[in-house]
Formats: sequence, C-alpha cells, structure tokens
Amino acid sequence: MKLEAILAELTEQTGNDAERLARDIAHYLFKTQGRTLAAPVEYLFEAVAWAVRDRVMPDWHATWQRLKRQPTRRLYYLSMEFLIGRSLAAIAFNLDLAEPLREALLVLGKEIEAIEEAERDAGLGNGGLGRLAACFLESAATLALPVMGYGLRYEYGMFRQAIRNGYQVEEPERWLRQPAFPWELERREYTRKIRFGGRTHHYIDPETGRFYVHWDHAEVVLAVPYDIPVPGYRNGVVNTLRLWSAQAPNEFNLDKFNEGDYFEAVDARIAAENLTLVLYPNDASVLGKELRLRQQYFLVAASLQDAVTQWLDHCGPEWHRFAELHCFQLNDTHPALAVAELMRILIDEHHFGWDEAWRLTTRVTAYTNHTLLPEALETWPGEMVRRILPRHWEIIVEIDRRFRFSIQLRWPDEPSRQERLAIVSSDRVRMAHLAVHGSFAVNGVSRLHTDLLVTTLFPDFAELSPGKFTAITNGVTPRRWLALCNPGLKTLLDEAVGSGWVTDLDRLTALLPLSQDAAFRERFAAVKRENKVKLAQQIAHEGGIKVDPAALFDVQVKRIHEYKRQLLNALHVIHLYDRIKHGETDGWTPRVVIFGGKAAPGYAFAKLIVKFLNNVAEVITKDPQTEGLLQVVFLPDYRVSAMEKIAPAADLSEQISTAGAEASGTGNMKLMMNGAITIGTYDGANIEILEAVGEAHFFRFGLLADEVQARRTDYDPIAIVQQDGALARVIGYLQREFFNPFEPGIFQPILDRLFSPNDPWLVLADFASYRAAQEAAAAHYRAPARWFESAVRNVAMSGRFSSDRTLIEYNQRIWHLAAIGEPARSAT
Ligand code: B1H
Repeated sequence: MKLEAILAELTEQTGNDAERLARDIAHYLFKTQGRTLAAPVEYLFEAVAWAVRDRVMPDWHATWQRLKRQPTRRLYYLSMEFLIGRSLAAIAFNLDLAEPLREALLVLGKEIEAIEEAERDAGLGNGGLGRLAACFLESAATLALPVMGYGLRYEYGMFRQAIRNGYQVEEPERWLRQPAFPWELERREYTRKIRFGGRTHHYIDPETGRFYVHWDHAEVVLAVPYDIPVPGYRNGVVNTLRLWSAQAPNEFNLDKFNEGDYFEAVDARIAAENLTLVLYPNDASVLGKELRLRQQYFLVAASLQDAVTQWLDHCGPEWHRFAELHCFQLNDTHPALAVAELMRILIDEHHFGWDEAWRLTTRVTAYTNHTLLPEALETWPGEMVRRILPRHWEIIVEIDRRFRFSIQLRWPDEPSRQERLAIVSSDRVRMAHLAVHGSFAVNGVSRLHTDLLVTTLFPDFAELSPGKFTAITNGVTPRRWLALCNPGLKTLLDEAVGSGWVTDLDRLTALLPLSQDAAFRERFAAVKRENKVKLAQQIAHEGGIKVDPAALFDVQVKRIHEYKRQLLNALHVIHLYDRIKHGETDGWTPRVVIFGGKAAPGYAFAKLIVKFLNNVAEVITKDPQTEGLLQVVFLPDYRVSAMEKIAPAADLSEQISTAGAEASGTGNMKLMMNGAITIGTYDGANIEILEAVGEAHFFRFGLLADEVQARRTDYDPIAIVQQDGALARVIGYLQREFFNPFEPGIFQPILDRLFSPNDPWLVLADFASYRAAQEAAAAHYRAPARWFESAVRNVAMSGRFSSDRTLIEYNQRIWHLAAIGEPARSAT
C-alpha cells in the first residue's frame, strides 16, 4: 500500500518541514482515520488540518502561559458573530507553513488548492459586522495585543443559499459536520453554569444589616467552551477565540425518566441545547425573538463569568485592579446585557455597593455602534426581560432610575430630555441607551457614521458626555484579503516595494510612482487578467455561464438589502440592455455584471430582489444580441471564501447605498485593496476611500447624506421618470413584465416601491447621476493606461484600510493594551 510505504519511509528520516508535515498527514490519514490517499478530499483536509494544528499548539500554549504568569491588561471582544470563513490557508500562511505544506502534499501526490477548497466556511456571522470581528482578532494577534474573542458556537451557521427558478432557497448549513471542525478544542474543564428565569428574593442579613438579593432561578444551561486558535503573522503569538456551546446540565431529566416519561426527559435537554443551535440570519434588522435574548444573555453571562473566574483564580480578590486589567468591547448592542450582568456579579456575588459597582462597570465597558437603521436598534419588551432575566430587569430599572434622576438635575426645565435619553421607556429596554450609558467609550465605524451618530442618534448623550464618542474607521486584514487571496498581486507587490507591506500596509504608497510606469501597469493588468480568468472558470464550473475575462468585471457582492440598492444597479443593467436592443453600442465597453448576496429569510422584499436579479441575469444572458457586450451573473451562496476569489478579479466595486445608510462597509475596502475602482455614493467609508485615492480615481455619484434627508420630504419619483427618457424606457421593461412573462405580477411590489414617494432609499433620485458615473467608468476602462493607473493607485492608497491601523486606533483611544512580545514585522 502506497501510504504505508510513504509512512514507513518518512518515519526513518527526521526530514525537513515538508517531510515532517507529509509524515504527520500520512500518520493521521492512516493511523487515526483508518483511510488511505484515496479517501474523500474532506478527510484529506481533516488530516492536513490536524498536522497544521499540531504546529500551532506550542505557541498557543506559550501565549496562554505568558498571560497567566503576569497579570496583563486584556481586551475581551464580545460578539454574537465571528465570520471566520476558512482557516487552513490563513493559519498555514501566518505560521509560514504555506510552502512546506505545498511540498508535503506533492510528496503525497496531492495539490494543496484542492484540499483548501474542501474546507467548509465557518459561517458564524451574517456579513460585515461578523467578518469585522474575525479581521480584528487576526490583526490583534499580529500586533501581539492580548485580545480574546468570546462568541457562540452555533451548530448551524449562516444558511447555504441555493437559487431555484431564480428564487432564493435556504438550506441549513451544519458546518461542524462532515467531517468535524478541526480547529476547535473542547475545554470542558471551563464549563460555566448559566441561569434563566425564576424570581428574586430581597432580604436583609439580620447580623450584618446588609442588603442581599437571591436569584431563585428556574433553569440552568451549561456553557461549554470551544477554543479556536488565532495565530498572529509569524510572531509566535496565538490568541484565542472562545465559543460557547449550550448543553443541558444532565444527560436528561432522571426523575422524568424514572416516571416513565422518556420523551419529556429528552425534550428538556433539546430545549437547553437549542440555545446555540442556529445563528439568526438577519443583517441590520432585529426580530425581538425570545430565543435571541436568551442567546445574548448566554454569551454575556458565560464570558463574564469566565473572565471574572480566571481573574479571581490568578489574582485573588484584588478588585481594585480589575478595571485596570480588563476591558470589554461590545460588538454592537447584541452583548449589551454585559452592563447589567457585570453589575449583578459585583453587587450580588461580590457585595459591592451600587456606586462602586457602577464605577467599575463603566470603566471596563466600551461599545461599538454599527448602524443607524431604526429596524436594527434593539429594544426588548419589559415582559420578556422580567420573565427570562428577573434580576437583570431590576438592575436595569435601577440604572434607568438613577440616570433619569441625573438628567433631571442637568436639565431641570426640559422634561422631554428624560424620555429621550431613558433606558427603559414604554416598558421596553433600549439596548443602545444601556450600552452608551454603561460605557466609557462609544465608537462609530467610519467618520460620517460617527458624525451622524452624534448628531442624529445620540445627540443628548453626546451633549451629556462629549468626550465619549469617537470615530474609528473599519479595516480588513491584509493577510487574508491581499497576501493570501491574491498571490499574483502579492508577488508583484513584494518585488515592487518589498514584503514589509504585509504588516505595514502604508508601505504600499511606494507604488504611487509606479502607477505612472507603463511596464508596471502592464504587469499589474496581467495579474488582474489572470485572476479574472480564474473567476471566469469558477463561474463556468458552477453556473455553466461562460463570461469574457476581457470585459469589465462590475461587482456588487454584499447582503441583499434595500438600502444597499442592488435595484439601482439592476436598473442600470436594464438600461445597458435597452441600449443594446436599440443598437446604441458605439464605443461600447463589454461588461460582466456580477451580483452575489443573501437575503434574510424573513425579509420578503429582499428575497424578491434576489428573484429579480436572477431573472434579469437570465433573460439578458440568453439574449443572443448581448453576446460579447453584456453578461449578468448572480453567484449563489456568496460567503467569505467566495469573496476571496471575487475581490482579486474585480474591476469595478459597486458601493451604492443611499448616503447616510451604510455605516462603513468593508467589502469596499477588500475590493479597493485588490485594485478595483469604486463607483460609489458619498457614504460610510467610501468617503475615506475617495479621499485616499482622489476624485479622479473614484466614480462618485448621488445625493449627499444631508441632501437625502432633505429630499425625502419632496421626493417625486413619477416626475423623475417623466423627465428622464432613459429611465422611462427602463421602467417600461418592468411595466411590460419583460423579465417575468411566466409569473405575471410578481415584480409589481418592486415597481410600487420605486414609484413610492415614501421610498426611503430614493432609488430613482440617484439614477441619472449613477448612469453618468457608469458611463465615466466605462470610458475609463476603454483607456487601459488610465484605468490601471487608477487601479494601481487604489492598491497604493489602501493602507489606511488595514485592520492593523484600526486596532492601533482602538488601542490608543480605548483599550490601552501593552503588546505581549514583539508585534509582527516582516522583512523588507
Ligand atoms: C452592520 C449590523 C447588524 N451594522 C444586526 N449592523 C444584526 C445588525 O443579527 N443582527 O441582529 C446583525 C448585523 N451589521 C454592518 O457592520 C454595517 O451595515 C456595515 O456598514 C459595517 O461595515 C459593518 C461593520 O462595521
């Protein structure tokens, strides 16, 4: 048997890195899995992952030990989402194992790419917010900052999206199976008990005269941690992402079992374990479901208990140092119950007085806001909080009471202030107010977003504590989003500016002069072209459509949401189609328009947009007249690993949200970093991208945020269509039901929305200026020298959008962590 022979031979030699890796992979395959090289690729992947994981362990252990030995100030990143994606290539890259691994697999007669492709995405998040958390952890480890992630280990992550007859179909994604997720380590020894429900008893100890509260809970669920390593870039630091899994306290209820009620006994167990069964697939909107509140508390309670217990174990009850050594960053309001839970721990379990507990809590909590959309602002019904978290309800009410009192003192003549700022109002808990009031720092995720936060969402809070608010623009990790996903560009950049950019992305500014260098631009264009060929192959392989790699690749990939305006893009596509139909193709720029994204399963209109995009794509692509001119593709199941192939191949990056609606965006940064030019509104981080590259290298269009506000009052879509012949023709296709002849009427809601004076996203208001910007982009593309000058310039100026820069800002302004060991610095 071949594998046995390889194993025997390799055991004889000590060997180099590659040979030792090959030996370990063979060992796991044959001796642990009982398989051979003919095993399905999933199992090969598993054996490879184990071999790589082995090599993480020593540094992981050492990092733990280092943190344990000396009390170091640490940051705990609390997030309901960590959108990790795949790990094999990323971990191997950071450990500098990519080359030995490739060689090892060659020894075994396999190709690393095929094995990497077999890894399933860990889709434990919805979109930008969850992916940001994953980028932050990677950057923190690379900067050697003691940051630990706390999240939930959902059995089902983000659903898999299939498209049937143009419709989105959601399929459950049991990412932990087939085979097991190889990167996690169960840490049963750190299991925590989480309580729910019941009632509270207040009493006074007759001896000490002290006031006590006892929470007589109704339920206990165990939180079992699973740790995932987060290695920094070649610096020996391995941080931890700890994900909690819910487990029933007993295998099942023995009493019930003995009473003969087997099924009820098992039921209780299922109910407890349902807690972490599934990720809520809503991006930028909240449902107010009870299970979601339970998930949030479960995350918060397990994580705080974990941090406090570790602290007490290592440091004893030196509470005066707790605030100095801990900081909890709330990733949006989803973990905002941390404020109440920490108060409960301090007061009920450690006998703090209220004021002291509050001082401590507000010294360690910081909050990041990610959205201004009203539908995403969480408020929980009082009834639900009282029932599930009776003690927290009391604490929140008391926080609110004291806060209201202080507002009254500050603004005695303005009773309306109290209601506006209140934490509990109309028997609902406003989680954003709890988070702001309970935090010492609040940040928005781009400059514009923070300005709007201060002026529109939290003006009273900003008046109350102006120093609390700060803008920290998002970023993405250049390891995954440039070095790893775009090896062709990496090689070119290494040659041009040295490899130091991998950990110091600002060094890419050294490319600026090369944007004027025709020979360099041609090499850059060749890399882009190669990436486009690869994506084209992938598209052909998956969807059967052949797209032309010479065409302009025009990309809009992100969650499907009205405010992101995929519809505006679709209208422009129909306009292009209409021009083809009328023979208006002089000086045409061939285009491939690529859409990708998931709609929340409960968001009917977004699902209708998916159907619309798919129908438009199908009709246009099948029309022989569009050949060589226009192709439209909807890529199903957009996810992290899909973006890793799309970003390197994109020419034009569609960032076309209604101004003021997109808090930051991060896809815009990934695409820029890979040399796409943005067509975008003056929104979120687009503004900062535009400032970085300059007006001439960005296709800007549309109303500004304040103009949007003003326009909403006098928006007249009918008049807009009447005055714009091109737009009227586009609308005509919809009215004639051109894209849905077999399903009459299905797109009527889209027409209604476009024509509604109440369309909050003003789709038609920006059509004309969008079309002009698209024309400018097309003309630009026809002049390759100009196009690639801009493209190179985008890469050169993307340094600001590294999440390393973002974390340095968090650390300087909020966290104040000292690096453990040396931050990564790659050789120049
Ligand atoms: C963002 C969310 C979000 N903002 C609620 N808000 C969720 C809200 O499950 N939920 O209930 C899930 C996600 N996500 C995004 O955050 C913004 O829209 C982007 O503009 C931003 O780039 C990203 C990261 O800051």
